[in-house]
Amino acid sequence: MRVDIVSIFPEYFAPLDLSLIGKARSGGLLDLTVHDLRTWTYDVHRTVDDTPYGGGPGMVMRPEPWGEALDALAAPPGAAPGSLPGGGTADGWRPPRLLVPTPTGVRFSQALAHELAAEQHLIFACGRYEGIDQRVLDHAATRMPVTEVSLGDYVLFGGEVAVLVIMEAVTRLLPGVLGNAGSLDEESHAHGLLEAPVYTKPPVWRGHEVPAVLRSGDHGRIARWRRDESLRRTAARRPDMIAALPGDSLDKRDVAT
Ligand code: 6GU
Repeated sequence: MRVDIVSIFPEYFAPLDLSLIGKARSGGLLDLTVHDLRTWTYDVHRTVDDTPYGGGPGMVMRPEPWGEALDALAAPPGAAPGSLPGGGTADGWRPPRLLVPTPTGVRFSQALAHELAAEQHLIFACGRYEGIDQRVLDHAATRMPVTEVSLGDYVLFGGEVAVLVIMEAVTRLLPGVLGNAGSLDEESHAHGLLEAPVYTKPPVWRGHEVPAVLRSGDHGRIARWRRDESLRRTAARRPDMIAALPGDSLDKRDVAT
């Protein structure tokens, strides 16, 4: 997968060299480049923002540097911009998907992470201040799919940290990144429920015992225990997730729990 990130703070992305994302990059599974938006400014002050039309507090990111950045990063390998409906070209090239982190976006989720992990090319446009001039997104949408995405109902200074979060969620879904693909199937949010608690050695620690069933070797009872704990936890912490379960997903034993 190819990923381009555009920001006025490229230093924010140093953690993408570390750990499993770093390994995915050095192993060739993830071709990720961070770009400084000011590369596409031409005045001595390398200006990227200006005052908002209509008045109000703060500054808005001007469209010109963003337009040039997206022209450069979303261009098909040949040169000439796409002409087929949907922005593709006759040789099978598909336009990238543009993601714009903003508190006004659609909510990020594990489902969206799976969708993004199936894309060939993502571009992240990190806004700062009060946001990016809307015409940048409207124009980009005539050439490529554009998704404004939010992490949740709170406000960050800018999109950079949101991109770190999204890239971590997406990279771990790329084929070959996780050694044990089974861990993807069992984890929280994989089946609309939170995962049960986990334990390791020693069997007793500071007077707290590992639940006996987990040491019983009875795989049927262990699976049932995990399912019950999963339901209890989800009902207590995330009643919205219980309400969203498909009607046929609870069995008789579940309902009794
Ligand atoms: Cl994606 N960006 C910003 N600036 N604030 C946020 C957010 C994103 N998600 C929640 N708050």
